[in-house]
This record gives sequence, structure tokens and C-alpha cells, in this order.
Amino acid sequence: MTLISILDAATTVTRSPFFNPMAFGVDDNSTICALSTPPGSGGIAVIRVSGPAAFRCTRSLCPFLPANPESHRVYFGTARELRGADAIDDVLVACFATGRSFTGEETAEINCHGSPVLTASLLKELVEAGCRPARPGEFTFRAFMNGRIDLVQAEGVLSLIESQSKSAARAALRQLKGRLSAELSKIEDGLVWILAQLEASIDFSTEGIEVMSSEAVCDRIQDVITSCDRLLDSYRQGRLFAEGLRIALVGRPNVGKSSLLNALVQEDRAIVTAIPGTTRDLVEGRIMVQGIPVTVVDTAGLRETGDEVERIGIERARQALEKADLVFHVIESSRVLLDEEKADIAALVALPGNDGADRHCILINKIDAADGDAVAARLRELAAVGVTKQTAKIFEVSARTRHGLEELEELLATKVRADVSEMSEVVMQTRHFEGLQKIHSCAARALALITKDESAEFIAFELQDAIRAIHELLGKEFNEQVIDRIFKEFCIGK
Ligand SMILES: Nc1nc2c(ncn2[C@@H]2O[C@H](COP(=O)(O)OP(=O)(O)OP(=O)(O)O)[C@@H](O)[C@H]2O)c(=O)[nH]1
Ligand SMILES: [Mg+2]
Repeated sequence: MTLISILDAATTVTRSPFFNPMAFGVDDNSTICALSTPPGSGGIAVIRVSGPAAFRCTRSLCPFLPANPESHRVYFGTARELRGADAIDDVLVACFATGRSFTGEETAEINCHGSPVLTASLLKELVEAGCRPARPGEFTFRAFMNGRIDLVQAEGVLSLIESQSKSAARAALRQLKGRLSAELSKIEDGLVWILAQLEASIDFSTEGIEVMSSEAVCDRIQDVITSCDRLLDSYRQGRLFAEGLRIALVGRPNVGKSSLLNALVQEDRAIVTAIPGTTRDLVEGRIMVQGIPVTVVDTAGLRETGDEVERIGIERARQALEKADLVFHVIESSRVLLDEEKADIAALVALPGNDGADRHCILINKIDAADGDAVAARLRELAAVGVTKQTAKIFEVSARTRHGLEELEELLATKVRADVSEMSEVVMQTRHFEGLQKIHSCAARALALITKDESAEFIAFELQDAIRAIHELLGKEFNEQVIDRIFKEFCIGK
């Protein structure tokens, strides 16, 4: 392999020759239109028109638009029906010239009053004028196809629309602005540089010239691995930004789970009674902790039961326990722990690593109605099955007096606290995480091969694989299934 061929294989933008844009709904000359604001009534609504005939089609119903509208200018006038010229609404039309819009195409945005009747009329007239209704995500898809954004940025658009918190929105906006793409490109540059060194060392080796010491090459591969590690580490935070934290309150009937939910979210979400078995279904409440949404899930009390409804509720409780990022096992301070209660807690808390003490906490509730001896007795019962304040997080709380809740909130704050600085990129999508894992393992294998003094071709093979993974992430390498999956998640009008 020559230097050029190695670099070519690594850096050429590979669009599958079989790629058929039609399969994605791109009949390239069409002009598309859609409502870009949520359907329903509102102050204003925005209809987006994009494609080569965007201005002409819009002018058909907005005759006040000049023949050659200025880019980034807003025109005001009355939109009228094509046939009959009846007035539909007074509108503002913002015009964006080819190459200067989000999609990269000629674009008009019609701002009308936010009534479903008006938007339906305007869209009908636009179709009559020659537009076709846009498919979900098609504006963003066109931006991607026209090279305005890469695939990672397109996913940033989706994350931004879906973000549930300020932190998620901030991270998504950075992704949309290309910060994560830039990080990936930097990794790619590093890999391409290493490939070039490898090739040069093959070419010059017969002449006894060492182009670059293998230590220097190793250092550069190590840099790539470190960058991947940093991004992979940010994924936990990214998931938190995107989805928030889920906490499940579980335990025997009547221990005060519903009361704790209500106390934590400071709202009467769940029914509380002195009758064991009150809660049947999952009841959720939501709070924001340091800008991250935290969902607290109250569950049915765990016990043997012949009641069909309760049995299903308990099954759901077990599923909620599995899915939660954090589990609060609630026990009562003045009641002797049941054997099965102790066994359940001990089995979960003793799980190794993240799934053990990190994920499971014990709340000794109703502390207001208990004396110190009772609490000490509960702690002894827990210690007898290996659960102590050294091996697990144990909190003494009262849903009634709010005793200990501040400590719980502090625990949540530590869980969600950004361990990444404001300025670093955060990986939020599973696709990116998996891609980075692949790049990481290719680089690690390349490093191992260099250390073993293996042939440069083998090393180059691993590095090319890593570069291909970056291309797939950015959408430079066309993977129809991936692209199809991404854009399917979008709503119409985006
Ligand atoms: N003194 C005291 N009583 C409490 C406290 N928390 C809950 N209770 C009482 O305990 C009883 C049961 O409370 P719930 O919150 O319904 O208990 P639960 O665990 O949701 O019960 P199930 O839904 O049946 O599983 C009610 O009478 C509550 O008023 C507390 O911190 N202190
Ligand atoms: Mg309950």
C-alpha cells in the first residue's frame, strides 16, 4: 500500500454508489412545506417552505413579495387564496436565499396567526402552488444532504427539540453548533497523521531512515485513546441531561412510600392511607435538581397477595426497581424487619459496583414516631444481614416532619452534579457512545500491535477502521439504515 492509498482509504468521503436519495424522500427538485410550530392554537404559527421554488410558490399566495426578495428580510402583507383571491390572513414572510438558510436551499418562513384553520388553508394553497408536504425531519435532512450540518449536528437538532432541562438544551446546542463534531474531527486528524507516519516509515525503512520514533507514534495513539475515554466518560452525564434521573421508592406496604413521594415533590401526588396496599399502580412525581429532571416513582407495597390488581401492581413495582437509577428501600423505624424484607435489601445492596451500594439506599421512615432504641434495633437487624452504614447509604427520615429529606436532596445533587466542566463536550446519544467505543478499541489494538513491533499494514488496518467509525458517526460514510433511523425520530416541520 502506498502513502496515497492508505490516506485515500482513510479520508475519502464514501457515499455508497447505491445510495438512492429517493428512498429518503428526496426528489431533489421538490419544494417542501410544513407547519414548523406545534399544531393547535397559539399567538403565531410558522410555516416553512424550502426548495428551488420556495419564493415563487410563496409569492403565489403572498403577491406582495417582490420578484427577487432580499435574503434575511421580512415582508408584510396579506396572504390570499390562489383561486378567488380571498384574504386568508395578514402575514410576515421571512426570506432566506440559497446557501444562506438552515437547509441551504431557498427558504421562506410564513408567520401567520396561530390558528389551525389558517395554517391548514395556507398549507393547502402552498401545495396548490406546487409545494409538497414535508416528511418528518426533512428540513434537517436537507440541511445534512446539502452539507450545512453533519449527522452529529442533525442529532443535536433532535436533542435540542426534545431537551427537558436547561443543561440538556445547553449540551444539545453545543452539539448542534458542531463542538462534538469538531472533537471527532480532531481525533480523525490524529489518526490520519499516525497513518501517514506509518506509511512513510514503510517507504523509507529500506533506506534506514526513521521518520518518526515509535514512541512518538504511540504517544499520538495514546492521545486518541485519552480523547475517546474523556468523551465516553461524559456519556453518564449525557444520559442524565437527556433523560434525567429516575428514583424508585420500594418496600413493604404501609412503610410510607407514597408519603415520601409527596414530601419529596412537595405535592399531593399519591393517595396516603393507613390501610396497607393503598398504592396499586406506579405514581410519578417530578422535581428539578440542579437543572436536571428527577422523576420519583412510588410503587405498590411488596407482599404476597391473592388480589389480581395488587399482584400486577407489585410486578410493576419490581420493573420500576430494575429501571431506576437510584432505589430507595423504605422500612419503618418502629416495626421489626420481616425476614423477606431483610433478604431483599441484603441481596440488592450487596451487588458489586454501581449496582450495589451506589444504586440502593435504605430509608428508615417515620423517625418522628420512634425512639432511639427502635432505630438502633433496625440498624442491628440490617447489620445482621451485612448492611451497615459502612457498606450502604442509610438515612433516617420522616415524611411527616421532613426530617432527613435535606440529606436525600443532597444525595441527589451529588448524583446529578456535572463532573464535566461547562466547556467540555458531552456525549448524549447511544449511537455516539457505541461509535466512540469502536474507535477506542481500534486505537487500543493499534497501540498493542505497535508495542509488539507488528507489521505496519496490520496497524494501518486498525486505524482505518477507527477512521471509518468516525466517518459513520459524522455521516461522511453513508449508512442508509442509520440515517433513516435518525431522521425517522424527527417531527414534521423540523
Ligand atoms: N408518623 C409518621 N407516619 C407516617 C410517615 N410516613 C407515612 N406515615 C403514615 O403511614 C401510613 C402509610 O403511609 P403511605 O404513604 O400510604 O404508605 P405506603 O408505603 O405508600 O403504603 P402502600 O401504598 O400501602 O404500600 C399512613 O397512615 C401515613 O400517614 C411518617 O414519616 N411519620
Ligand atoms: Mg402507597
